[in-house]
Amino acid sequence: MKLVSKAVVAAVVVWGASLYADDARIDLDATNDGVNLQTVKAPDNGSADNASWMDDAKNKQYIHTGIPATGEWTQGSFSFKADKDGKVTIKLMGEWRPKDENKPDDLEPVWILYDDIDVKGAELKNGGFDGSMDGWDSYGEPQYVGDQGHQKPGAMKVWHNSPAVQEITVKGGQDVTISFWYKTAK
Ligand SMILES: [Ca+2]
Repeated sequence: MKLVSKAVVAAVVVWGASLYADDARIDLDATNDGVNLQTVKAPDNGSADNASWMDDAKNKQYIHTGIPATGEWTQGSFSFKADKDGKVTIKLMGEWRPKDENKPDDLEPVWILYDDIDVKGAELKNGGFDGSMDGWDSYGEPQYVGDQGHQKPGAMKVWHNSPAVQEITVKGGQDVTISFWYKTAK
């Protein structure tokens, strides 16, 4: 498990726009390579938007999603397209809500469990979290859950400030579809 600096986690708190819903959230970050990302198909019943909190250039290089979650395993998917070859970081996340409206910095995690992540149009490693989270990096305190899963044991428990991330290589102009199973987690 690779740890990224606390500064990154703090920045994530500022970036996100939470509606305090039990939403799964998968973000796509291509700002390192300056690759512009366009949503081809948003998640069913959910949203996929560029990052309005970033500047005009980076806004187009980042997509955030929101997908309503329940306590039952559900499959979701969305598609995007890059304008040139490059690297895109997939971030498996959830949201948060304030513990107390008067203390907005005191966050309560909305934990989401993910399993069986599949990517069409690019290569992803260990999308089923089989036996470990090999292939995935993380920051904050995500949890590898060895005794739960969609079909086979092994899943990843994350929230907004504790995501699991993996970089994929995409081809410009090619549709990439990410499908995944998710549910709320305690
Ligand atoms: Ca699994």
